[in-house]
Amino acid sequence: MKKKTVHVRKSVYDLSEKEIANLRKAFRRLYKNRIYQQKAGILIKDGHYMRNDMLFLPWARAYFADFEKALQDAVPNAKPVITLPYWDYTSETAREEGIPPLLADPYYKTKKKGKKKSNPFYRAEYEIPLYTFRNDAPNNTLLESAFISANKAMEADDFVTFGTEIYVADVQSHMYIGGSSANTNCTAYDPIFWFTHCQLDRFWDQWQKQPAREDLGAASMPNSVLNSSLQPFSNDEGTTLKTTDVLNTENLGYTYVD
Ligand SMILES: [Cu+2]
Repeated sequence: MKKKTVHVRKSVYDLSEKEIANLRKAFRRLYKNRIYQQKAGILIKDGHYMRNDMLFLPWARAYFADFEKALQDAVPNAKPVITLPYWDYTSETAREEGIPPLLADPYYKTKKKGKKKSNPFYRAEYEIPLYTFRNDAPNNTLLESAFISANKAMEADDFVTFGTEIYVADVQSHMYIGGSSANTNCTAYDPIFWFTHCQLDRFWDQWQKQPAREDLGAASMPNSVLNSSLQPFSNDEGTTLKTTDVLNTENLGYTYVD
């Protein structure tokens, strides 16, 4: 495989004004050309791996890299290059303040003219004319539970235990967001999906980089997971990705710095 340029995925709390503007532009363009709906639909069509079998982490990693590529293609001249940001819903800020305004507010004001614009990260159209929606009053104790589940997962010695535990944190985040996010038929359409699942991928990456795992956790993965293909995702040469191709995020062109 050709070596990829590696870009850093950042926290939603650390994005610059310019990065936010480009990300908003990218989402808007994907909504308009319906690529967004097509990408979100992949989870419903091909995401059968997501039913808590051990392929859900590698499959999702390929899935989010594919979506990140769509964001990059939507605004090809963005500087820095667009990457998918993560929302760490187990962080102290998240547990205290809930969903950040960047993702939660229906509107935002433009910097220059102070014009009110609708926030592309607040909701998305999943079927004309239906929009995604969330819990009006999310229950913060669910984020506390997710925090506990994620910490427990980090202590796992093997991939299967880690995957089983981290899946619980993921479900808790869906229940917290509620509405469309808690419904398997449209969960990927709520724009927040991409930010919380980027975090899920980051949890895995952090677990993989623990000192005890020189091989990124491969030794503790069942062969059926390691050798499985991750349809419908392929590399730049058009070959279907396998789990072994996505163990190192740098092969997919991104990394997390912490
Ligand atoms: Cu999920």
